[in-house]
Amino acid sequence: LLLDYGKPCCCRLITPKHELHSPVIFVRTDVASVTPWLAPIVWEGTFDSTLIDSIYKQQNITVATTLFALGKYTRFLKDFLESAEEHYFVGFRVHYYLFTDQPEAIPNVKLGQERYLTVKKVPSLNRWQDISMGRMEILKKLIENELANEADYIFCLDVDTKFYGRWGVETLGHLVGVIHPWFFNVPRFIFTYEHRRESQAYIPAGEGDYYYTGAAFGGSLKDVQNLTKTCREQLNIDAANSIEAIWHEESHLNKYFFYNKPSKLLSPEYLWRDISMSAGQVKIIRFSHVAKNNAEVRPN
Ligand code: UD2
Repeated sequence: LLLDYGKPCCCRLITPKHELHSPVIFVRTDVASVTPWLAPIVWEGTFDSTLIDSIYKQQNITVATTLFALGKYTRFLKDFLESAEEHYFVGFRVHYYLFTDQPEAIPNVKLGQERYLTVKKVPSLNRWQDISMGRMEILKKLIENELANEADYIFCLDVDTKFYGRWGVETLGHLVGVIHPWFFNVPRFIFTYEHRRESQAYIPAGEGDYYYTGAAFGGSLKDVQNLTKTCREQLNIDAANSIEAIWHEESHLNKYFFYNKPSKLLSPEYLWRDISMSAGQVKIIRFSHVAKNNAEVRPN
């Protein structure tokens, strides 16, 4: 690019009519902000929220967001929805799809403009692992049967959680995984992948890229449909062989992401585990699990 600042010149390639502005550079040197396959890893300080909002504003997008609240987990809904209305895709169209066995227990939370909630009744289940794993089948059907003309992107989130900071369009991509907060700065051998060959979630020792949480994932409808379809098939094969992967559908998700690399990763800012945990490079906690007594809230 040759720039002409007004001096006499025989070749005038570009004559800028306005002052030159250097683009602001968003760089973090204390964390990796790109994967070895060149997918961005989103951290605070790596994007311009005003600019990225203005780009997506022109696209009139809808973000479907799925939630499951069965049994005592309905108690988490009020905080989830109220905090989402404050921080999650603010200014964009969001349609929550809430699956529950007790529609009568859904709290009345006032939603903003262009924010919608659809409640769907599902049968109660006796094992929390079945509730957690069963999500893949329900998500697959939702995307296939209902969302085709209703949404552009989808995020599938745990409900025992709360937003504390912005979660916006910087998170959108074809296939999006979130790095598990316990495993973002540890060596691979610590990752709790499924290492038994008998399971469809098997990842050989010494392999794998990142350890992703099962509590949040998303992307385009097409990509998430493929993810949920594949994980559900693999879960069914495991069930037929009487084996359950170590971390249930989270293990299958990790296997899927190993062979189908996410196009964007979200740092643990987008899913923290315990608000009192030491944060290190995590400058802002945007979304976190809330503390819960597993023995008290789970059905078994
Ligand atoms: C981890 C994962 C979770 C899932 C699970 C599978 C993280 C941070 N979370 O969470 O996503 O992969 O392990 O082992 O990695 N639910 C109900 N009612 C119940 C039980 C569960 O609605 O009685 C739903 C609810 O939406 C909940 C989700 O299932 O958010 C996952 O269950 P969990 O949060 O109890 O599992 P947890 O904390 O071990």
